[in-house]
Amino acid sequence: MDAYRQKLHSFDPDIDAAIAGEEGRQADGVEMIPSENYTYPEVLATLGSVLTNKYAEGYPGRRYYGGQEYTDAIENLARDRACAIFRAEHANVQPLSGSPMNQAVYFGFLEPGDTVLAMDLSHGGHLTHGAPVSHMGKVFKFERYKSEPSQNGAIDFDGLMARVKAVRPKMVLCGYSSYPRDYDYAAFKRVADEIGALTFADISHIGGLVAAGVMRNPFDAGFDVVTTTTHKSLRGPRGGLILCKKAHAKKVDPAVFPGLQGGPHMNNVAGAAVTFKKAAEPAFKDYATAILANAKALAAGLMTEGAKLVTDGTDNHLMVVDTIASFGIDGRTAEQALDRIGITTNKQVIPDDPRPPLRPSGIRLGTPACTTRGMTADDMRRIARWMVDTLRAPKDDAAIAKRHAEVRELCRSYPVPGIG
Ligand code: DSN
Repeated sequence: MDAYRQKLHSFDPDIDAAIAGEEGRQADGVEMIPSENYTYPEVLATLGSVLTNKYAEGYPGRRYYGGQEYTDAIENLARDRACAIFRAEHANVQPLSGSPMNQAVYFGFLEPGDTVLAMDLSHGGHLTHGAPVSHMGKVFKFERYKSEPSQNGAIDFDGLMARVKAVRPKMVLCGYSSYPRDYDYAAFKRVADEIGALTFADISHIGGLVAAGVMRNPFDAGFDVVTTTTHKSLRGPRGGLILCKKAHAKKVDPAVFPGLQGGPHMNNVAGAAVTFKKAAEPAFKDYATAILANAKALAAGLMTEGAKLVTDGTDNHLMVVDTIASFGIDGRTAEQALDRIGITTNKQVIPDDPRPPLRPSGIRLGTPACTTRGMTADDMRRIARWMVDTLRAPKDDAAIAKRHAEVRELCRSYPVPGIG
């Protein structure tokens, strides 16, 4: 136990015990929530550093408090490294997480009441893409497009063009949290250009895969603004990143500070800088390639065992299993059954789901976290079998206990970075 942890253990054994419990849960189970990952030990070092003590409102060279020689250096490194790995002209590394990141983009570029065309939430869009329950959904007017699940999730760009001409959005948004395919950003750009709309891609889930060059980069198609969280496939600390053309910096930066936030969390910004340095290394491309290979293996394994996947496969790190169609059980029941064998997933709506979000028709799975541990395509095939057997007989206690033991044994071969 390191010195900081020893102090916590002595002073607050309740919190220390809860952290120890979470360490055990993370080490002994297979993490399949596609937005989760295990960050680097080097990032954990920045998060627990004295940078958490420092206020740094403003931007490097233009702060509202003194004592910024080190925070300026850290933020400049983070910005330069982010621009390099994403081939962006400007980066804002201060958003505290994904929701404020996207809010800042809307407030930076739009007026209240302006129209945004975004993906339907049940087809893969995200809460921050204008869900009616979100503040953004109340301030701006969100119109929707859908995918074609029966055609491998394709987007009907002729239909999208007609929709753009009909609703004349100020912004066309593409991005997702449960869409298992890649986007044709050039086609989105052509549609948006037809009426001079801004192009915005939220690549939060696939940020690491784009940085590694194994999935398409929206900037190659000339997008105006791109956002990503830093803690998903990028493996960094919790945080948000806004990337844009140089000409848009004067809209983005004031929208983050002072428009929406106060002092940036400089310990997280330092962690993001370390993350971007890691993402520039050749080993990160191998990691990202392995995430995709594992997702393909998991999807193929599940389908071979008889599971129905939304869009019948995946081109990225995630997939959605239609548990009603496959096993006759809703997503909540499936999530709970898999929890019992030590495989963590999340319940998920499927396109045009007739069921409510807390009892939807499916579950969502992803491979970034287990790939970080070093799990392989062979492991994915075993996990697929365990999952399908469990979902076929979620009340078979003896079989569940046996599989839980098998999951724990598999996990022991793959330590979690930062634990132990
Ligand atoms: N919670 C994240 C996800 O799971 O997609 C994004 O908000």
